Amino acid sequence: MVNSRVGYRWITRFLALGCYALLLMPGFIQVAYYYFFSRQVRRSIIYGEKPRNRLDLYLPESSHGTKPVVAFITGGAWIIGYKAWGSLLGQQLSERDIIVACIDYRNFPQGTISDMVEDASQGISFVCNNIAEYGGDPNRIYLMGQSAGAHIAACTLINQAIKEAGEGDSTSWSVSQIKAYFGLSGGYNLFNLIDHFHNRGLYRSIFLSIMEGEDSLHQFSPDVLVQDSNVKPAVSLLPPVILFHGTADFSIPADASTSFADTLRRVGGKAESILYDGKTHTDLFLQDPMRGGRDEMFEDVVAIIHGGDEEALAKDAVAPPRRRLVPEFMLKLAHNTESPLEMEMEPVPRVGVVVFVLKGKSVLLGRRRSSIGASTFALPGGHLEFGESFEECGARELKEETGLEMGKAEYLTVTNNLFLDQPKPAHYVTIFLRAVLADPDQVAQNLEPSKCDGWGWYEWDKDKLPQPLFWPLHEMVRSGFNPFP
Ligand code: 8DG
Ligand code: MG
Repeated sequence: MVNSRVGYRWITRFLALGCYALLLMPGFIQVAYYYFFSRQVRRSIIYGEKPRNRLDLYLPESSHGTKPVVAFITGGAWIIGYKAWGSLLGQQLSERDIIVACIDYRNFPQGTISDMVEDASQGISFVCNNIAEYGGDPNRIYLMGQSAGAHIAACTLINQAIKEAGEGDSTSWSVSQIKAYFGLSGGYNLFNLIDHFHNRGLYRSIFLSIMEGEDSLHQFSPDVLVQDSNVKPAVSLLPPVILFHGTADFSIPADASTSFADTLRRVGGKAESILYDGKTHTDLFLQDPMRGGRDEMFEDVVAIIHGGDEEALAKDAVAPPRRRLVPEFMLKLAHNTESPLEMEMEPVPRVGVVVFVLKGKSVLLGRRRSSIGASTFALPGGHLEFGESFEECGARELKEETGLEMGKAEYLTVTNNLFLDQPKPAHYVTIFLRAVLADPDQVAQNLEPSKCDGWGWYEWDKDKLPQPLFWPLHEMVRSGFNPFP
């Protein structure tokens, strides 16, 4: 739906982006200067034949001893990822005697998720096989990704583990070479992210194109994939997984990390999530590093990499603090301006239209996968679009979700529902219709498997309805509501 409100929202977003970039400009200029002119940076080393198969290396000044290595995949919503986004991290880790390789990859629409994973894998392979020439220790390689990069890196790692656990195909690197995986503010379950992003302007259709369609969501959702029993042998090959996330991250809520860590532990992997109170998506990656000094996440990452290396830990203890790149008041303003990525849609009540489709004594229910009410049984339905009547909306949603043609429909009731305990609080005025099918023999299909586990007919009887019901529906049943005439 495109209307002037949406246009207005995008204009304010662009203005916010402008302000945000201006506030951090002093930092960007200094990092760009370092990136282009420092002798410690080797730019655009070719690691493969594809157009974006380049990586940047950030080398420590001291050439004493071999160094641990971080292979880093940058974020950028799968659309604007670029290796130079890792330059501040590269600079700051290399000051702590750690080599950083920022691996570029094809973005959408030049490539889709499997191209990104292929590129990342090839870049990691280059690091594993060539980093010794640059003073790196091939036995101390850490894989790290931020935001979309954390997703791509996690997919790459699991993909590689699956290959190794399978036919033992000849591969040019091995997950056993990766000492640990670090995910920064990442998302690992596309089924949850798809709705979240849709509401924030990365529309479902584009997201599905990037991820190669509904059928691929499973394969590219590490949190879901590792639960497959046939992936179990691969899970046992994975290195420790450490997931860092800010609790005030609205671009990708911190549950993404806690859930993935829980899942991995449940299926026998080694995983933990580390949360940073009040930090946003960009605080951890941009504002905090630009503030200089010591910050928790940076020190946590360095401490893990240097774990067991007494000499390195002793040096860290007396390392000069990171340089401040941007005055504090500008950082505070940037935090308050909220990066446009962080910006939530204005919280307004929305209108839902849902349908009691009646057949005999039964109604049609499906188990939801959407972020609101996940795993509970609910009626078909969705958001009222601009210009639609309730009946048109009900018929359209029913068709989109189940393929069923709606017959005669009538208005039943309306509810005013608050969903305040959600990662993104919501408020729905929900219109309930009742309808029969145009053709009673037509069979319901699950046309939006990312939003629903499947449809079934259930008798409208307190004891026979499936559990748990979506709570607005549960409340109706409790109050003795009956949708039948
Ligand atoms: P869209 O993004 O494709 O436009 O819509 P949707 O993704 O299908 O929306 P939805 O979440 O299925 O429905 C919109 C809201 O309606 C939902 O978030 C909360 C409210 N709602 C209730 N009860 C029910 C119910 O039983 N089923 C459905 N589908 N939604 C309900 O209050
Ligand atoms: Mg729906």
